[in-house]
Amino acid sequence: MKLRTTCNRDCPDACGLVAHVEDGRVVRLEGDPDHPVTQGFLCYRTRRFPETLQVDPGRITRPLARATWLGRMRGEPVAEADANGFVEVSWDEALDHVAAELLRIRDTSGPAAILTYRCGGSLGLLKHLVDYFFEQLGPCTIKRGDVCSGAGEAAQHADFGECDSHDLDDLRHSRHLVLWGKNPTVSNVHLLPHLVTARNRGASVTVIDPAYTRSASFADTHVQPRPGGDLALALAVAGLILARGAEPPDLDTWCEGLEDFRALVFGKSVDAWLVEADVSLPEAEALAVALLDGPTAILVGWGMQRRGNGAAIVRALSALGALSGNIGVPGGGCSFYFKRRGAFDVSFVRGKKVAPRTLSEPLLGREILDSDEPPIRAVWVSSANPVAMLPDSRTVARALETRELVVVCDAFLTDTARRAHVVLPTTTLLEDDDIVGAYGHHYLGEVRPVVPPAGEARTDLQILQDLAPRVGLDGVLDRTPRQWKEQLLRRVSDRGASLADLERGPVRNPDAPQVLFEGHRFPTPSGRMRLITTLPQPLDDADPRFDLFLLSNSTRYAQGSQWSSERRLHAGIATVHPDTAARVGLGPGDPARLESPIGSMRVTVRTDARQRRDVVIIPKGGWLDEGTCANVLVSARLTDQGEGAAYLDTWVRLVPLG
Ligand SMILES: Nc1nc2c(c(=O)[nH]1)N[C@H]1C(S)=C(S)[C@@H](COP(=O)(O)OP(=O)(O)OC[C@H]3O[C@@H](n4cnc5c(=O)[nH]c(N)nc54)[C@H](O)[C@@H]3O)O[C@H]1N2
Ligand SMILES: Nc1nc2c(c(=O)[nH]1)N[C@H]1C(S)=C(S)[C@@H](COP(=O)(O)OP(=O)(O)OC[C@H]3O[C@@H](n4cnc5c(=O)[nH]c(N)nc54)[C@H](O)[C@@H]3O)O[C@H]1N2
Ligand code: SF4
Ligand SMILES: [Mo]
Repeated sequence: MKLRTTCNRDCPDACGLVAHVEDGRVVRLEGDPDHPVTQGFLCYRTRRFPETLQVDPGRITRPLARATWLGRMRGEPVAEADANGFVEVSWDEALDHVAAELLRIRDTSGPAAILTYRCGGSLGLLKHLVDYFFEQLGPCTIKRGDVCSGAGEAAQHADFGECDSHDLDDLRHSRHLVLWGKNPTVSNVHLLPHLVTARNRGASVTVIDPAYTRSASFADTHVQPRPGGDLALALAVAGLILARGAEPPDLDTWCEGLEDFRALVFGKSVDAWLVEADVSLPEAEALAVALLDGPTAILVGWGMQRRGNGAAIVRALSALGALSGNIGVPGGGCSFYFKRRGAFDVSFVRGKKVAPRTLSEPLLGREILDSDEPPIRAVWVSSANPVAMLPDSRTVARALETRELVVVCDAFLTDTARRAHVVLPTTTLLEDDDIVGAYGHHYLGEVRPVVPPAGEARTDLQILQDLAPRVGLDGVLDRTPRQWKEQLLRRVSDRGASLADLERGPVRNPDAPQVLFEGHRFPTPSGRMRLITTLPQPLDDADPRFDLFLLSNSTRYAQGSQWSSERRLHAGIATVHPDTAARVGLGPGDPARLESPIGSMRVTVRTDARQRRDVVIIPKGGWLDEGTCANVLVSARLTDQGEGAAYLDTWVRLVPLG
């Protein structure tokens, strides 16, 4: 039997999936050939997902409770526990105890003592109901900021007044494509057919990335700046364009801040900017030529903006787009993020407007530990693995280990789940019932269960529907998934994007533009685009003992912290230039240690002569408890705007073991 659904993973592509189901099991998963973006193929990690599920011993299918905690709840010791200290309990017992504890904590310390933390484990829109539920219970404490795209979104709002992208199909008008800090062969594979089509038409592709990636091997040109040097590179190229007087003659009429931007650019010579960027003049000139020979689309990656000057970099790229005449024209644009929630009405969640307190996501561990009046006593985690994925993993772990109540909803026993008092088993992408938009294109899709939930797993919505009457919230979530989907779609349902339409297949968001800012009209207060005019203070912590930039990047073998089982060993592999390894007496396959000012981790050395000599590359999502978690090395620090996490401003050294 073939059943269709949509992938709900934290990925720009939101693919249409075709599941081949036999005896209630998915035996094969394919890309939907009829989905205009998916085009019949899938990424490695999701194609292998059904197999991963079968071999992964970590799948949780019954509620788990920590034996010591359960003993306290029951008033009598609980004898047998598994190696992680858990015992299986019934849903009723798990939810009864959790409800009693949540109410006790709320009633003694107020709802601000309860934190809900949700990240991108599932991009399903119904997951907003978790936020809604805790708003009704409290409102409770929530996170602020965004470790994923906070800096870039803030940058685009600052420049353009909104953050959205040109349609993917608009790339057919581009003469050049610049993939700036973007590695679609790993993170956005359904962009690749568009790149191939563009190449076949004669368009050029430039990749700008300090790392040598498979995308770089595909490109006509690869520029390999110093990590974070993109800001200087963009200003150098701006200098070349302005020196030639090649900017649009009417630029001043639709841009604010041109004079100050000019002063910023000419504050240093092009050569001085290029020394900072570690890029040669001919490379910068070639980039200026490609931008001026437009239309040229600048496709801004998400990786690059997770650093102290991340927002400034993205702003400098928009300015470059404007200066080279590529803003507001077909085939151009400076596209960072597709507004994936744009079609949906999530106004029932009021978020920060009503929250009694917010904690900064990038600094979450420290903020929980320091919380006071009231301290955070309970944490509800869903669609997230903060211990592995947030900066400074050990502090996040300690923060959770010291709370009175930690409830983790997940399908796997992650580093975070292992620190919970109660783990509630959730559905995976094959069992979920939801609706998604994408951050890499403009199509919406319906997520439908193609198999029943394994064991006793439930969706987050079902879990909260069962919890509701136990905490005095009878009825607040009493609607079927279908009814919630209809509510979410109500703004667009009479324009070709009703649930019935989505049930027939993917539908383009009727509100999404093809080309942004045509006629140079911007939703800013003045109606003009705003150019960056000042630079952020650099994160000033150079320490000569740590001589390598740590790039903790996505890998094709994992989705965040969710690895394809057979590839999990890759989590501990560190890639460096052979000279970088040899300098400390190391070669390929050698065990070694990476040390940063805050931690160390064991790695296996892999060498690649195409990498810069000053970087080391490791996968972003390893396991803390298995010693492969990059975030033990990463300090918790903020990006210049948008409260993102500056993951990539991490300096390390490579040392032999022993
Ligand atoms: N060093 C470093 N760290 C990084 C990054 C980096 O570049 N470098 N990137 C950051 C980025 S971009 C992001 S977005 C974050 C991602 O961080 P997270 O979102 O925390 O990590 P994931 O592993 O993607 O997913 C978290 C969990 O969600 C669970 N999950 C999946 N579906 C559901 C569901 O329906 N319900 C519930 N309750 N759970 C579900 C999964 O099983 C998984 O364990 O990591 C960040 N961490
Ligand atoms: N296979 C796979 N795909 C994923 C994910 C995954 O975990 N695995 N995660 C998903 C998530 S959460 C997100 S947010 C998206 C985006 O996921 P990201 O991992 O943010 O992917 P990219 O946008 O491709 O950005 C990564 C690239 O930026 C480069 N980079 C780092 N620093 C700099 C710099 O200073 N300058 C420049 N020019 N480049 C730099 C890195 O070397 C890398 O090649 O992808 C999603 N897709
Ligand atoms: S993870 Fe991304 S590329 Fe892979 S199937 Fe899901 S949406 Fe498609
Ligand atoms: Mo992300």
